[in-house]
Amino acid sequence: MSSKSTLERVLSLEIVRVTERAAVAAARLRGRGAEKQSDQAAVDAMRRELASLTIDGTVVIGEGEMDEAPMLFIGEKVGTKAGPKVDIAVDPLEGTTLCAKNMPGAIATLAVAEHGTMLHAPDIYMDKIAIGPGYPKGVVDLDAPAGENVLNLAKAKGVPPQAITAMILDRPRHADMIAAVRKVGAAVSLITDGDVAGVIHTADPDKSGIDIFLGIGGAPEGVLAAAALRCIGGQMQTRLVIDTEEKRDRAAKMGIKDPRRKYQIEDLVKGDCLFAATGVTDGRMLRGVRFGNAVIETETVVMRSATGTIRWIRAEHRRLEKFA
Ligand code: VTB
Repeated sequence: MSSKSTLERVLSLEIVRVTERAAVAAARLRGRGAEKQSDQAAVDAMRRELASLTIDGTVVIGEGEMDEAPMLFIGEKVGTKAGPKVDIAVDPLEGTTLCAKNMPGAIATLAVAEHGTMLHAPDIYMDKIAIGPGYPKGVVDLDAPAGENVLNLAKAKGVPPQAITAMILDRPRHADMIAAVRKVGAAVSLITDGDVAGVIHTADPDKSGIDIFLGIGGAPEGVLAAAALRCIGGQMQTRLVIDTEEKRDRAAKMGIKDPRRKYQIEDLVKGDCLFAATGVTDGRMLRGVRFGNAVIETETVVMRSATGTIRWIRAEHRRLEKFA
């Protein structure tokens, strides 16, 4: 059996359970102002579920580097070791602040790729640009000014720049970029956190209202988002923000030789991959966890690059002890 079909047979739906459990664990602590606890709850739940997956997995994007000894550290082996050799990227609670404040957009997320095909990115910043499918290659470029990218995108879409919306993290570091996008007439949709979903929004502008994602967020989130975009189609370019010797050393330890390298989407996730995300709080992309009397409801999206299939899975869980 080829590794592709192995990935599909073993995993495409199995990974949904993993993000569901993490989301439910985090959601129990929504709105408690407890960032660390909700993150830890999601990590514990995800780690428990990963242990029973029929994979020989290695965490390449995780909760931290090995010497910090967190759970799901980079390099940690997960799964039963009986199945295919895979790379795993996890963000058990993407948007800890969103969860702590019960604001829209917190998700539990995971990506799986054929072994050796995912970028080992340190937990530093990454400059990103992403658009959805259907555009000629190279219509936007990480190294072009933001205004120019928006104008080129509008032209390719056949609309005036006023009809374009860029999603950008609301941070002081993006002040010039936000001004540049507005200057050419486009709208900016600001988010406080959650740029994995931010990039994914670009894949379906009719539904999300977002045409392009721009700006600097976390590198781990960049790799996860790239896995999703590989499944849906779309373009993404990134560059690690390596501005100190310490970061250069950390990156080098993870095998990054050229700190200025511009990564195309395939450089972030090369092989066949799967991506799953479950809503923790309600968001544009996914509904958050609902706790009923005897039922817990979750909503998950799961995608696979080899086929481009995207499944939306709304689950009603009745055996609640599994979340204990
Ligand atoms: C972004 C955001 C994430 O980290 O990647 C951000 O999308 C980057 O870090 O949800 P700063 O907060 O320092 O800008 C998160 O907020 C996750 O922590």
